[in-house]
Amino acid sequence: MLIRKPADIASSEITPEGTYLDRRRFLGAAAGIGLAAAGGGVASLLGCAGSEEGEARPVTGGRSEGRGGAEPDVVTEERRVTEFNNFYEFGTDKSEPAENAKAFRTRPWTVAVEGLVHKPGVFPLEEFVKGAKIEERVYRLRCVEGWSAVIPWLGFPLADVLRRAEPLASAKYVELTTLYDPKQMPGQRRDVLDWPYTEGLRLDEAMHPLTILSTGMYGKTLPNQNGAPLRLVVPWKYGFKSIKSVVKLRLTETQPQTAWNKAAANEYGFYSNVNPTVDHPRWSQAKERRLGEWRKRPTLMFNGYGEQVASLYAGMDLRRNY
Ligand SMILES: Nc1nc2c(c(=O)[nH]1)N[C@H]1C(S)=C(S)[C@@H](COP(=O)(O)O)O[C@H]1N2
Ligand SMILES: [Mo]
Repeated sequence: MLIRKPADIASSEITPEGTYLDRRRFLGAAAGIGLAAAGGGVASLLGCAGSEEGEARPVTGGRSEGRGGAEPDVVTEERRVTEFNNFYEFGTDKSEPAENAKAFRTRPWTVAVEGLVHKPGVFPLEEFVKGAKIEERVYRLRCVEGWSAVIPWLGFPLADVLRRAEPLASAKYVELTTLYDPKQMPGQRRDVLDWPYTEGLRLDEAMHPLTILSTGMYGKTLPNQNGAPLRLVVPWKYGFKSIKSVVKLRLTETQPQTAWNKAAANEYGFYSNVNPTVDHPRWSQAKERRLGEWRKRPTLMFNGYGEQVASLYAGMDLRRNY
């Protein structure tokens, strides 16, 4: 998947030294959490080294940008993505999560799988991710607020753990829940959202190969402010669907409630597919600004993943099902 083209190798030659050091740190960190294959290391798991900031990369599984989709995306500078966050549990200001999540304890951590499954359970994180094929996915992330980023995630398909749990035939949706711990999460001591943060996907969306649970980014363990230790990434939906610091998956027959839909139903629907033709009630969604850039670029339907996911919504009115 990450076979390097000559062009990419050339760009790696101008990589600042720090990036290589970071990469080595990741090899250690990933081994520590038990994500790396025994002996082989993460580099071999990935097939090569991870993507770097500033590197031109075709996004994984999606249409690349530019005319005719020929222009590859450029990986967003790492510090942009780790210093500017939406993680309301740690504050509503974009600079607050990086500061307030510094001491967040992500071990020990458990993930509960419950609801309409044959094999429910509460699993220590290490067990939950054991056997997962961690790979790098370079995805565009489009926040509903109009900014976007190109992020090299490390993760594995959500489908893998769902299949392992053996959903009952009656299961139609997956609800995901963030940790509730007001002692550690100062934002939860205020009434900004109905805590804990929850999100949901239709089961076919959750099983889609593009949908991943992420454990890392930029070749390293996931920073706390980006949703450590385990975070959903659904690249064709607005960023708020990509719920952070997940402690529970629950399979349901009826459509789960979601934190943002409860907060403002007319602004944030259940589907929240990136759609430049359906405006937010208070602003246009036609364009976006990459973190670190000034110019605006057009937002792509389904964030550029239409070829892979449009069929999930065949026959649906995407204006009503926003
Ligand atoms: N638990 C939780 N998950 C969350 C959020 C949040 O406030 N709490 N914010 C969401 C929003 S609005 C976006 S755009 C992305 C931002 O992810 P990033 O900070 O890693 O870029 O996380 C999403 N996941
Ligand atoms: Mo967002």
